[in-house]
Amino acid sequence: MSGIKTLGQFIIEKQADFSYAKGELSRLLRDIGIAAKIVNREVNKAGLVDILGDAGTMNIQGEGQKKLDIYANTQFISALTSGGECCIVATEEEDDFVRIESPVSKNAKYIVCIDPLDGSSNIDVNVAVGTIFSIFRRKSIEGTATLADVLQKGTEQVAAGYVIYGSSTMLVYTTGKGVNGFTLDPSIGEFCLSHPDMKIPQDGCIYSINEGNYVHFPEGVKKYIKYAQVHDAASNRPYTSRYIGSMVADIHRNLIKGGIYIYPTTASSPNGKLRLLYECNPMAFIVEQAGGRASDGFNRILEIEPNELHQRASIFIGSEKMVRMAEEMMAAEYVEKVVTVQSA
Ligand code: P6P
Repeated sequence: MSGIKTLGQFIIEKQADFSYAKGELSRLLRDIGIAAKIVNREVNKAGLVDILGDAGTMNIQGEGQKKLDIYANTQFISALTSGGECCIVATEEEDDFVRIESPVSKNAKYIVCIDPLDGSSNIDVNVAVGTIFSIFRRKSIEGTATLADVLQKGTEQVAAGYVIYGSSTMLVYTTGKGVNGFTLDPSIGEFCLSHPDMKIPQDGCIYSINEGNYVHFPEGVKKYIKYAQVHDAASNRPYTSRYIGSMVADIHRNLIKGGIYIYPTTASSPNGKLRLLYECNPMAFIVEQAGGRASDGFNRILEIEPNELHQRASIFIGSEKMVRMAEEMMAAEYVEKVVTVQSA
């Protein structure tokens, strides 16, 4: 084991960074890691057992749930329940938040918002999928935690992370002191530190967006796409378009290579498609901690005030220079609109 640092060892080593925690957050992160290994086992053999395909149910988003969606949701809630450090789980797969009732979690301090299996439409075609999680401390100090403890701004997160079930399985997380990546070594069943202190390149040449929605995009997004496609060797354009329909996989690639992922408003998603609490906030916290930028095109994702559990947001996230360029084009569109209205 010389030279190998497992997730558990790393968490304990860094525990001293949490001035207030007496091990609870460390144990919570351990619980999430355990559930991720169990989900990984099923994702990896999805084609061999009866766990592919639709579950025949819909989630509150109106999306058909896959069997693995429900399996992953169950595993994470079970691990968080037995771990005893979490009092509420807000998950994409449940209409309302789940209050964790167990003797050990009566005084639990933490709230977990989670997308148990993001990109699940890719499972049946063997494309990388992911888990995304966000951790808050409850704000209320007595009685049972409530929705107010869940609807906190992204700046209040104490930790956030994702698991990518791809060519290898990785867990990437931050507690606000940088980003570290761990690769699952199946031979020992442990996540091992493989990507210490991850930093996203300040600029990049990859843009990730579903261009099939082009006609419905805001003008600023259309301008950015055209900007990305112009031939200009000095600024390494045209950029490369890479979009696989799995946010975790697209953002993970861009985190390593540099790039921008955009999911703006569209005709079918007038408020954006991705959910603030368990997709945009955690990914924004991670990317900012890695030196990148995340906004809704105008405002910092982490400053958006949540009003409801499954609130959606537009998201522009990735290399700082690329996100700033896209924001400038969004702002220009906004100014043009204001001028047009004033001159009308
Ligand atoms: P579209 C998966 O459903 C997801 O939430 C993200 O992982 C992904 O980037 C996006 O939606 C894909 O959405 O509309 O392009 O198929």
